Amino acid sequence: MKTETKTAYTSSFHREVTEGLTTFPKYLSSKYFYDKAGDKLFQDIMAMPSYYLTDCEFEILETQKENISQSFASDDGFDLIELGAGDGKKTKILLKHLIETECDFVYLPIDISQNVLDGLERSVNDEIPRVTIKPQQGTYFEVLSEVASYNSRKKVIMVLGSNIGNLLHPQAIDFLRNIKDAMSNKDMLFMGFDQKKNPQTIFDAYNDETGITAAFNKNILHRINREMDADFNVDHFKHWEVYDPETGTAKSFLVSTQAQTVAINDLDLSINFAPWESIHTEISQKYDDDIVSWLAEESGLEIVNQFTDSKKYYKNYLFKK
Ligand code: AVI
Repeated sequence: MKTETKTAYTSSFHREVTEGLTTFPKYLSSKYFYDKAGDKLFQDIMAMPSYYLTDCEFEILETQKENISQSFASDDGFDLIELGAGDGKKTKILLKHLIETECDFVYLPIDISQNVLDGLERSVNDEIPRVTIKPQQGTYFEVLSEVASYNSRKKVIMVLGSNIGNLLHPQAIDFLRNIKDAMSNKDMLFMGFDQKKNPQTIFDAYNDETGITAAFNKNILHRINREMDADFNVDHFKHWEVYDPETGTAKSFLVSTQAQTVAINDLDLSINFAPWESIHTEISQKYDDDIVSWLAEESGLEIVNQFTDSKKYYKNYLFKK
């Protein structure tokens, strides 16, 4: 019985940790960075000047809210559906503008975490009380297809923060195809894509001297310790970042600084690390118009407009089906 309960995976996190740490080269998925501590560290990252993505998208929304909102508008109003809204700081720029210009819309943020949605609802109600907000708890595509099934009004689906960059191209195409499948011909997708730029700028965004990104990366080991009764000594791992300007891929690793063995008791696993062996933890893909056009074509979408910041570091593209 003991073995059965220990080896029966209690979650996809348990299964993926087993798979990723018992193969070569080792890997873990960045989707598991985001527990309570990881969410807080990501907020800290977004406030770092070197993490330019946030400021650039902020600038785009602030300076081009007029044009952006005009492309969302429709005679019988629209639903603004946001996938992964977080604290909604950037979204509120658009929400304020839509309210000020008397646009008819309902805001539907989708998130897996009820906690995140509750916080967002409170702050939107406090700051922009005229917004009709209907938080939707669940996975993106379950909620998207549900919303699509009961509402025929125009949908504007919004994904900010270059979140797509954490997916490999085939996964990104799947993600976009799933969105496309939930769209009707009048719907639009508004999505952020961080652009290729000076490699040093990109490298600095993921390798800050204050160590916040390192702590964010290492949080996945703390999480395994906390949730799977493991004994990773995180001081024996080094955050390592590389950026390949040819592919536009920034990659994060945790590198074992010595030979060590880690016990993950809930998985009945003992993991050996050779000195300087790596765990690949995250990709943060950077794009250009050609790559985004190719992704769009592969997923059955068409780019209808794009918005960029003054440094051309970042772009928000508007797609239709
Ligand atoms: C959420 N995602 C788009 C961030 C990024 O830029 O890849 C996560 C992150 N990783 C390190 N810093 C920020």
